[in-house]
Amino acid sequence: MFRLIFIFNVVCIFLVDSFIIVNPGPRYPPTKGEVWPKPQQQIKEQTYFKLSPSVFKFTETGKSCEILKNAIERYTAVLRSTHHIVWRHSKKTWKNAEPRQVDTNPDFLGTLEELQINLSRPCEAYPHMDMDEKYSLNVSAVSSLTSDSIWGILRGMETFAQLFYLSNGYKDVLINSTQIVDFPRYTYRGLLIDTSRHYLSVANILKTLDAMEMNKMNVLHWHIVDDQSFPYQSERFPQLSEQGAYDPSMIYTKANINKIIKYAQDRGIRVLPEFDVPGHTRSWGVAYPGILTECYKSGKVVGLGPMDPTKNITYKLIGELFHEVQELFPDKYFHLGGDEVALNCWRSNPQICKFMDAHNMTRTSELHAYFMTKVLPLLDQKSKPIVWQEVFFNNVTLPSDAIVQVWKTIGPKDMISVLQANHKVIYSASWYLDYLANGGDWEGFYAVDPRQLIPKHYKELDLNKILGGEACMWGEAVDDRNLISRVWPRASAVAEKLWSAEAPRYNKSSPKAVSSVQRRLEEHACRMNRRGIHAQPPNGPGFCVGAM
Ligand code: CP6
Repeated sequence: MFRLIFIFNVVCIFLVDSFIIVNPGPRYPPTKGEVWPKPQQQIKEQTYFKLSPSVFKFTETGKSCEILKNAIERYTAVLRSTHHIVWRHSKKTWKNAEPRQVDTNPDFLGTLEELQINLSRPCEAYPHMDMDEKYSLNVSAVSSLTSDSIWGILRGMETFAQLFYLSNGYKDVLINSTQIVDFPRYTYRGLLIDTSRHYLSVANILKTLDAMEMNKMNVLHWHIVDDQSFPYQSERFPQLSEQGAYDPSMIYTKANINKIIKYAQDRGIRVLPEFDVPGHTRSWGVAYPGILTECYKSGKVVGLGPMDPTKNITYKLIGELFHEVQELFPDKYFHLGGDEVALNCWRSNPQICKFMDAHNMTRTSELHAYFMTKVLPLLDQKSKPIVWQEVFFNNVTLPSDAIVQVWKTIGPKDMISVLQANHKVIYSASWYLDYLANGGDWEGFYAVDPRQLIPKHYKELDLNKILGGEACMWGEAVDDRNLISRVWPRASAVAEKLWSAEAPRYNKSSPKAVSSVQRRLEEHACRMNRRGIHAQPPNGPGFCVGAM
């Protein structure tokens, strides 16, 4: 069968290459100065300005704070480096290129030397679930960016940087007269990284945050530990990483974590820690085997499974560790995991069976519920829980402000169950970045909008309880070498669905609407590369000038 498919493929490739006339040049010429994710409301005029990179400045006409000052420094550098791209490129090709006289063009309105930044309210210190990210941007003779919130200002500065494009043989950096009013469709726009299956360097996590900022994503879901390694360095339980990390060098110290949190905060991104319990905890048991369940086969112990829900020390360790983690991470949410518990290991263990009998439990899912019910109160006052969907479906009574993350079923089914129980939900089932398909597989991600998935006749459901979604980059097949190019620009597709206005369901084979999205993503991927994020090519053959 596989051989047949292979032969079929070879024949197809041969047919395509030999008999179909291929036009030269890319099928996806990049757009120029189109923003990703697409703003909610935008008017773009034909008139344009030229950037003078060395003169240009951001001026603060409203409130200010350190986050704003840092953003000004960052985006000033971005605009200056655009100039370097032009310079580098023109040095190579300028002597042959015919410069067009832009200033005789009637649409040319002069140089752009300033963007006024008008923040009307004092900065908030840390981004949060209900943060206001709305902004208005006006590029004209006097250009201004206005928002009530520092988070809106950050989003608007990114938009402003993306409006620039290279023109006239890469000689000029131009920006069209533009009016934008913009705000997110969903409040929660996440990316999951997994630092247990492979260690990711701090530098690479910071780069990921740069990329998230470029895509207006606002939650880094940090699945920090799992079965394979325990890189979190605990002060209270240093043995966990001393014995459970892959290598003494492959850990995250308190200083590392603070650096990541601060870097994210400066970009309006929350860092959500996940310590997955009671499953996915094998690495905890290198130092503390006593908190894990011994799995039996034919009357003999064959290995260690999920945490042992019958022992007090399990809860004592969890409580103290979680307390430390909550002191370190300022976010108001804490992800408890709760997914994929090997219930058959619990079932195999005689002491656990005895415990279940004593507590009138017949099914191991009840034991999962018992465990989660005991762990939830271990969270500090400040923290609200997020759990994977199994916790909800195993009938745990969750606090009303708990959030359930749906990952198992593509489509609305599981979300509907969670909404009917009046819980908030985050959707990630369609956005597993570890599923790879040929070519532009971002188009599959782009066909999904969580609220749109719910059939119209479910009138009683409050769709605002679908807070957003998350692209998940599980770490089995990614390390520092391929993380960035595997995630980007594929996660950009998710980022746009979560930010931009609702659109008719994306259909790969409707060529007209589609090609503009492809061309916009082509530009965006190139833009990420110019800013040092090595995104892979999104579509078919193409090119990117000025990639770093
Ligand atoms: N690790 C953890 C994983 C996965 C989950 N939890 C996972 C399961 C199925 C797929 C991809 C990832 N690797 N801790 C499930 C949420 Cl297809």
